[in-house]
Amino acid sequence: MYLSRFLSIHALWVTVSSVMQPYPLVWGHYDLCKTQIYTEEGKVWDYMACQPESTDMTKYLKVKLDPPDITCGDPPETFCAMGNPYMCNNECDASTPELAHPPELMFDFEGRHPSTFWQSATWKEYPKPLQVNITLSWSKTIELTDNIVITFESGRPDQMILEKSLDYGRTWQPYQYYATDCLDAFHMDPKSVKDLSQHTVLEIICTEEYSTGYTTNSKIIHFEIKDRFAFFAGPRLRNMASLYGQLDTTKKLRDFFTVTDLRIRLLRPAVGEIFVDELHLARYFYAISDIKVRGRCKCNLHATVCVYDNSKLTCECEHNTTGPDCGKCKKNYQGRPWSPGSYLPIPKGTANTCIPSISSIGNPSKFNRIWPNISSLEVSNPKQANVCDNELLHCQNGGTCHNNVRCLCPAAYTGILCEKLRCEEAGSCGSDSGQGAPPHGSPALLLLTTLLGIASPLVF
Ligand SMILES: [Ca+2]
Repeated sequence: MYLSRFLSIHALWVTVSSVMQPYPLVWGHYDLCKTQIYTEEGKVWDYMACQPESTDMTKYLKVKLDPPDITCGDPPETFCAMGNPYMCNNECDASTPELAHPPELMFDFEGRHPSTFWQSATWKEYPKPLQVNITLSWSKTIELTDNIVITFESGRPDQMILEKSLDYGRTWQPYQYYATDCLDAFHMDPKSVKDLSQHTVLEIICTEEYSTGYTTNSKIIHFEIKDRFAFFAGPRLRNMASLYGQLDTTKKLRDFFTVTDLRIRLLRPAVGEIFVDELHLARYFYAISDIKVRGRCKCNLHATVCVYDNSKLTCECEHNTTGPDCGKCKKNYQGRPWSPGSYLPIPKGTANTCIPSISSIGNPSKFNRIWPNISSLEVSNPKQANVCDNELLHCQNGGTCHNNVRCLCPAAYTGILCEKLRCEEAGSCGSDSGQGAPPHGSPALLLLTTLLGIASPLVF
């Protein structure tokens, strides 16, 4: 039996590899949701886990400032140069484009000199705190794939909190605290991401690494996504398979990198000295020239395309799923509970397609009545063993699992797991196919009785 199973897999593999387009040679692209493969049994669809490419997410966000009138220049005001309280002839004027510093200048193309930046009003009302919330909203769940990088044009703030929301801004959780003195500002011991480990990777830390005031040349603040990935994928992220394996099995880890909104809470501007110089309050303000956020739409591994239409991001769902995140099964495809795709097994993952509901099959007279028709077996994913399992009933609609490597489908069905109506693939189901009567009896029962040679009153 084992030999014949090996030969059968081998024969299929030779057929597949000689005709079909090759699979990606490396793991982890997940850039195809399905592909047509040729087997000894003919052309079949092979489904796999898929996700959109990682991209610059700042093109798709809405930015909101709180207080809303905190941007400088209305009315026009002068401010002092960084680090030099006696050079106070710089001007911010919202009504003059060359002198205005609106929020969109945090997201424009950078790389020119001088850089363009958003700037707040100065700390005129000291000692009342100068605090600004900058909220970035996508109205869509996204998965972060690279460090968040904030570049300050002025000194980096003395105190700041980066926060995230997973529910479109209804609730917020801290992502990271930043301060020149963590103990003083937030009653937290200072830590660096490098102090964390696989076991403490979700810990929220306060770091003093990025808050050295405006006496240093560095103007950048990071939220270190890649260092956190590296706890699983190793240095230079060479072993992404290990990371994907962890993301697959640990929802908390997956959620950690998932957001709908980010909020930068600027709590105290760079002062650079122990005391605030009350005679030169025009020295103190916030200015940000660039914010980088890279990520991808969260589509639950059911889409490679995420479209931006009417200022809204939406996954173009495959695998019979629907919803902005492909988070549920399409109507008439609720034959089993919805499930996200899985990164495993590497390299193609598992699609976990939604399959037709029994009630959506329609009038069985439209279909071939011979159940099962062994000559029209569907061959499931020939590359992997264990694609189905009789105990777990992975084959659907009466299909049976053959040697754990393929589903034998009733004539009316097709697909790796017999999840699709054959007429649907051919486009010949007819108008009532979605709403008709269920078939005569359970397909599984029909198949079983036929296989056992038992005459069943339910068989036509
Ligand atoms: Ca800019």
